Amino acid sequence: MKLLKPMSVIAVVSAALSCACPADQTPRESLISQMEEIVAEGNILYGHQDTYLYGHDGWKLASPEAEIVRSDIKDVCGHHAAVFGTDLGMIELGAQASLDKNYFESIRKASIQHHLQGGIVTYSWHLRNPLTGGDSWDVSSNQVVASILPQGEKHELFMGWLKNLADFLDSLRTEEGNRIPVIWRPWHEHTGSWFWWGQNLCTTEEYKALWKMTYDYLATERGLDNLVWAYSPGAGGLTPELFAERYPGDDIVDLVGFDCYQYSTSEQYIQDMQSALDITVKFAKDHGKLAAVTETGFEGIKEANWWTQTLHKAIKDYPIVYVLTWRNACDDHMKHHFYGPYPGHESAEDFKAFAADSSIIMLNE
Ligand code: BMA
Repeated sequence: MKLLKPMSVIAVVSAALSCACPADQTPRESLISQMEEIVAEGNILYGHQDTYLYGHDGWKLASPEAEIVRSDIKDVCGHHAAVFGTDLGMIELGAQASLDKNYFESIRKASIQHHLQGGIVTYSWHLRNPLTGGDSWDVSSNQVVASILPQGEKHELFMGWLKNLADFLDSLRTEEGNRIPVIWRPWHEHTGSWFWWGQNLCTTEEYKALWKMTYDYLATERGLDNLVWAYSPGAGGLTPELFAERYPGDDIVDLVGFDCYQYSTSEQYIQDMQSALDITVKFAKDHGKLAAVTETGFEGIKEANWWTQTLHKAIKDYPIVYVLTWRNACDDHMKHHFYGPYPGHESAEDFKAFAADSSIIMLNE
């Protein structure tokens, strides 16, 4: 098993020799360099959504003060995932907890701790619908994006939401006051039409304007130099043209990826993954960007050797920084909704073999 190291000895030595000290870099730049090194070494980080926050058997951080020590992944293989993903939905309303009932205080603490231990943090944002008052999946109007752009009736409301988000992102700081880097992945899966910012719910111009407005506020106006910007369409029906159509631009995006799930056979999944990987990796190369599988998994992991025989087979030959499997829901009514292993699950042994592969990287403890 290879473990994630914040920087290799060679990199530290050469950085010292060339005086390209990490202190000269913004958190964003230093995370990008770290990820470029990971890809150059042929490694892939394993990531898990909400990994520190709750797990399949119902365990959950009980309070914002709770210590962050457990994950289903560590319970299975002895190491945490190298990438900690979570979702910031509800931060826009100034709520105490996210749409998946995680305290933002816990998310902040887990993120900082994970970063200090050498891991990488990534956030998605299933925010509310600012026009209808519904959720991200409320696609009852195709005017939502238009309504929050500068001339729209909900522009001011939405800028308030962005402020709440920015305040949280700015609060991700070490004790010394340094911001920690995070991979920030807004407006995801836009090539489908299940979120209010999706393909049939806004025009290409509106979608790009949404990205630019988000970037201008967070990166420029608020000066958040800790965000690595990720663009990630859905894998379904993805073509090089569709991938490129709503790309916000090289001046905004740092990392490109896609979300792809298994819904039928492993053969079909491997084919879907590799088709999306071919498109994404080529796009990344042409644009000088990093590539990753930003969301994936097989709900319920219904094959005992899924990790080594399906997931690993699908990704192993591609230069991607990470692969992130979705969350292990802890609510009673969502017991079927898990994408990572847990002790006793039929794929747990196979996950250990996957995590022990020399090119798959877990968090160094
Ligand atoms: C979805 C599901 C939902 C969850 C959302 C945001 O894919 O897991 O239950 O609320 O992601 O994390």
